Amino acid sequence: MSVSATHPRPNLETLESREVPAALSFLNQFASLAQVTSPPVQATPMIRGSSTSLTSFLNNPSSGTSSVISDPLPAPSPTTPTLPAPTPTTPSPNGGIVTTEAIFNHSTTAQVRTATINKFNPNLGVLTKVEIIAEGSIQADAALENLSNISQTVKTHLKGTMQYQIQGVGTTLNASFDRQEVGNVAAFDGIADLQGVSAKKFEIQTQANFQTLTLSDEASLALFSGNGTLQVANLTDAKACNCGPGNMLAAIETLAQGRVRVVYHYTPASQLGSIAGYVYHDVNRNGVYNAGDRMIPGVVLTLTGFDLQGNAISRTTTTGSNGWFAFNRLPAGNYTITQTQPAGYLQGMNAVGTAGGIVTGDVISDINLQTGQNATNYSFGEITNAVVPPPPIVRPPLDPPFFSKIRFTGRYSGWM
Ligand SMILES: [Ca+2]
Ligand SMILES: [Ca+2]
Repeated sequence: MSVSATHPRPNLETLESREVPAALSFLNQFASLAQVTSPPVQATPMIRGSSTSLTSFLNNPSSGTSSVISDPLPAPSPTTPTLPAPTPTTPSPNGGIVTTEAIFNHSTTAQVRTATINKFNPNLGVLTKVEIIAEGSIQADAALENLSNISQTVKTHLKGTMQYQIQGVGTTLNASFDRQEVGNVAAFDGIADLQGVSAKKFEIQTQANFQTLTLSDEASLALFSGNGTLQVANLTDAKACNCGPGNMLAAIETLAQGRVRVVYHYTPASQLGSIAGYVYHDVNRNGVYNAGDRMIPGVVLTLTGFDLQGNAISRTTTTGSNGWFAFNRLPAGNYTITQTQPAGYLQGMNAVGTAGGIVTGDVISDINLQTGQNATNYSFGEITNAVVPPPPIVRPPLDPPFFSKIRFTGRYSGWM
């Protein structure tokens, strides 16, 4: 845009307006919604951005349109590194850490963008905690020119929000930003080119500050474990206001960049242990599995507890055809096994296994599993009301002298 010096009070020319979808794709299910049909938004050189929020986009993707104004300014340098260095995380004692991240490079605001993070590879061990660290920055270049015949004050006010949403995670990460710059400019210099003594250029850079999100519940750990990736959606929505005299030329361009870093805390496979045992029909009711007792398949057992870092662990398993059960891939910690009483049996005697514990009914608590320990022989005995068969009848011994007489003589005919 330029205006001749011979035209001292130019009319503000209408800037080109074109419509673009705010999001080209988002979480595969929205891919078909990329064609947006809303009417163009009135162009104005003073406002850039849209009111689209990530939440409203999720609820109504077709609303995701924005107005783009042809650039009267050179774009801000896209190479300016404004992301802070990754924040160091505290390693878990005896644990491992692996990190993945989704990067969003400099791009105009008011669009939903997606990137992916890698899930945690279960071959490395067992995931115990997921830290999600979001970062972002906004960079705006604003130019204002006073077209009046006296000096004036001009101001640029930039505010907005940056949001991230990770596929399957219920919590959206949000941050807001709010910056303004004020300056004085001289009377119009006769050339409306956003330059010279009657013009002011503000270069605004601001960080969006996010809270770190930490997840360690069972559902989240399952979501982040396995092969493949999870999608991360980003929306930065900016509102800009260039304020000044009643006769003014103004333009602004706002870009955003960001990163979501996911830190996986895990117990390495080499440090995992197990707790195993069996459920049996204690036929002779002596509290010990021995000859004549029978194993009971299909019995449900639940394990709960905490690893050494205090992360909750919860598992369920069922005895196999041989009556044995096992909770595998367990980090060191304190655990409780609860048996679901099998139908058709009465309560028998239960016993702790090789990592100890306390028996209370069908609950064996306070099992302190050491790093890499494979504890076994946690037993749950059941009995029935069925009459236990009496021991086989043993005939009393025959009279020894009589018996020996037969054996020694061998003369059957003479004695029978
Ligand atoms: Ca027995
Ligand atoms: Ca029982």
